Amino acid sequence: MAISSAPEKKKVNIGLFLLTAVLTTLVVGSFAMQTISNRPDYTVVKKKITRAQLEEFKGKVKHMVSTYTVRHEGKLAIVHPPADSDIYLLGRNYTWGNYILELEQDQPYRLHLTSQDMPHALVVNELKLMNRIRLGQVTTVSFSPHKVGRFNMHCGDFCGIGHYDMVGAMIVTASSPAVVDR
Ligand SMILES: [Cu+2]
Repeated sequence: MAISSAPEKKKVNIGLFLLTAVLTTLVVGSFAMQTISNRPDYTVVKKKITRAQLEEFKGKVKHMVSTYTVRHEGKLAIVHPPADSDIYLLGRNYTWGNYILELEQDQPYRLHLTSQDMPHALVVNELKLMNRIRLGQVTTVSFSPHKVGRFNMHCGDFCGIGHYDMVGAMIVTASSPAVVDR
């Protein structure tokens, strides 16, 4: 009896070890998220919002998408809002919405972020966007995308089973395409 229970105990210990390792990774990871700063020229303002204001936020997303859709990529609308405008992203399990923001390089934007359900975080590594997103709070990032390209938007806060599929995209174009036309 004593002999057969020994390996079982070992198994439990390995399980505990793995659990500890996973939890440590999560804790250290979220700590790192908090301490990684944006580019120094990005400013971040956080504001509490009510349920009603969340509904208003959804309306602003809808309005932005219907006003500034310039083309489609399959079912995704490519939304190209004017430079120096307010742009919106609503994070929810497990999507950033059915559109891709197309921005212009070195132009200023006010990016408003909020959540519909639980904590998420917007991470666009190439643009140094790393911002926590909370239910009941709007995070506004004033920034100018400095790099041209197409970048993945990841969720930086583990939000459940679909967390790793919560991937969107952001496109940054050269700021004066008209010059290329000539
Ligand atoms: Cu998420």
